[in-house]
Amino acid sequence: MGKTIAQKIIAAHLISGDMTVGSEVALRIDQTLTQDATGTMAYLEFETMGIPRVKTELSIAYVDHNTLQCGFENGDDHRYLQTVTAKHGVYFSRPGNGICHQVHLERFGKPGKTLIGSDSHTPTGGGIGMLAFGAGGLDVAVAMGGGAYYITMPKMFKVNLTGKLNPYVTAKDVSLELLRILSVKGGVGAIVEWGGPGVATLSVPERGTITNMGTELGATTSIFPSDDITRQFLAAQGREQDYVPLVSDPDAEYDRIIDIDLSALKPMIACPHSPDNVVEVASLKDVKVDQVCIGSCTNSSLMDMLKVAAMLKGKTIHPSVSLSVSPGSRQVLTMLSNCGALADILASGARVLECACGPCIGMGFSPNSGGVSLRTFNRNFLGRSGTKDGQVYLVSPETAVAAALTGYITDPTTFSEPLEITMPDSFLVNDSAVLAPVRAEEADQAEVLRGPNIKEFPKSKPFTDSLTAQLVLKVGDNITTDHIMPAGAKILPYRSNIPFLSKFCFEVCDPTFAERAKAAGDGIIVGGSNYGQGSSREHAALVPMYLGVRCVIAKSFARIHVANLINAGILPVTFENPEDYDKLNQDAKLTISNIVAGMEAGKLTVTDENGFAFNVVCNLTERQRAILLAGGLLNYTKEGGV
Ligand code: MIC
Ligand code: SF4
Repeated sequence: MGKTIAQKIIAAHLISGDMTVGSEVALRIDQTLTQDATGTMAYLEFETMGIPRVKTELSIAYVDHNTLQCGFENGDDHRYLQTVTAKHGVYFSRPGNGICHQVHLERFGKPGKTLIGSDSHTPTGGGIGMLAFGAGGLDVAVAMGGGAYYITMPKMFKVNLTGKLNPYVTAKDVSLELLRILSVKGGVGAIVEWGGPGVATLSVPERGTITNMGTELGATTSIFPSDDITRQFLAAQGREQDYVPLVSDPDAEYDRIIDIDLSALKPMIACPHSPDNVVEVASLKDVKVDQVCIGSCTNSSLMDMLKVAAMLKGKTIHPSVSLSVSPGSRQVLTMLSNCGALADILASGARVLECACGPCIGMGFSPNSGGVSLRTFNRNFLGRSGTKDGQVYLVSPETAVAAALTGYITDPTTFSEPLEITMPDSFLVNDSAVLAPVRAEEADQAEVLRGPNIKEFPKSKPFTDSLTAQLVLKVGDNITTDHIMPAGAKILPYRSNIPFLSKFCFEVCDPTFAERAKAAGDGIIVGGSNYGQGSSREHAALVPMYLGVRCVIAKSFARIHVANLINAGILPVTFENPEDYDKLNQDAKLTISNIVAGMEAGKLTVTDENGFAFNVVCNLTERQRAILLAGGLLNYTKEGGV
């Protein structure tokens, strides 16, 4: 049987496993990336492992999330990241150089290589034919040290593209359409491969938008073939030597095939508060808009920005709309400036922000109370914008500009002017904001600078054979990591300070949670389906662990979060009978006994103080069981586990 693109890359990087769907495979990782919000923790973990120099082909640390520097915290963290990376052989992309995924696509991604990044949108690299995964910081630290990355062998989905996008209909609309079809759970356990004749009509930045938003489907990753379009993009970045062709075999088999006719697609919009709450833009045409934000790792390429500039040229934005534009990288910003397009954006009345995540992660530009904000981003979870009652919609850059000009949600295809932009044959290459590490011979003398914001890594407890704990929180379906461990300008600077962060755990769901959980000692959380969707932040596991949470019982889990729970030493189990969820009440005292044997058998029994008993399933590999019994991946690694 022929292979899919992903199966070929997996086979070429296989350390262990036989690639049977659902079984564990260990992969050799060629490249790693971190960003600052998850990176401080990842490098603290790497330091704990005691490995002097990274063993990957390329490891790079970006600073793009916490760039506001409202107090000493961010500045200290940046200095720590710069010095710790220099010492251990990691490249450092300075603050202001751009958003990790955009810069990585431009300057470092290579078709056919494996990449893991401590950010859930790392699959953006699939736009250039990389097999790229979002992962917890600890998994990235292990990969930097030369260790394998473990995943459950995914199913293979194919999206077969035909036709060609009409003017004002974009790659973002393709992503939103797929979210409408599959939902935020539809990609769980699968790799989404993009193929069919329509692929040749999409540029690398457009492909990057699509693989970026594959994360919102819950997919393990998404990938495009590496073809002549890829080669041209790499050549324009001065990196043609990095090109290798990559296609699936004609007889490759897929578990599911979804057809999308690009020519038939309309502009789409995701309504509050979930990326899969998708309808056609035209159906919302009378909704008044307060704010429009353009940028983020989904839509901040030069191509996106040139289209935005072309639509804004010679026009003024509606007086009741506040518009922000954040170019994705220094390369994009410089080229916009050199060709005059930046002046067109500024002349329209837009506010141009730094090349960073910014409003996407609630780092400034929060909407007014109850404000309607149209964003070209990938997530619109409740409260993520920094305004709890903000109404955030996700759209393409074209739909965003249409609203900024009219003041209302507007179908951009109603604009009659042709939208023509010319992409340059070559990009302006200047990597001066990427600092190389010190030479291995000098690493001993290199000093790592730490500030007072860097607190000790929390210690987790190994499992014994029985656990009695209080049900400290019961939540519903689709709980995101933004619910569990919110971000935003006020909290994000404390990502290396778990005790401080813990005060905000589950704040959106229940502001009393942190105090109650701490007082309860050992705790258990009960969740619905797709628990832990969204970000890769391991803080959503480390902080509950710090607050005493030992186990999460849910109807189902999101992939990266379940790995983070195990790495943090928290036992993730699912209801054998989902109806038992309804029979549990917050504050119940639950006991799980025979843990060691039960974990091996894949089933545990939980009883409450009234004698009600139910079964939970724990699908754990031998390695995962050993990690939990050791009290988390760090302890397991220190004890010699691989
Ligand atoms: C996000 O988009 O939620 C983030 C912030 O980029 C996260 C990482 C984080 O929590 O630091 C992600 O997607 O993994
Ligand atoms: Fe940054 Fe937003 Fe992308 Fe996350 S989704 S990496 S916060 S731009």
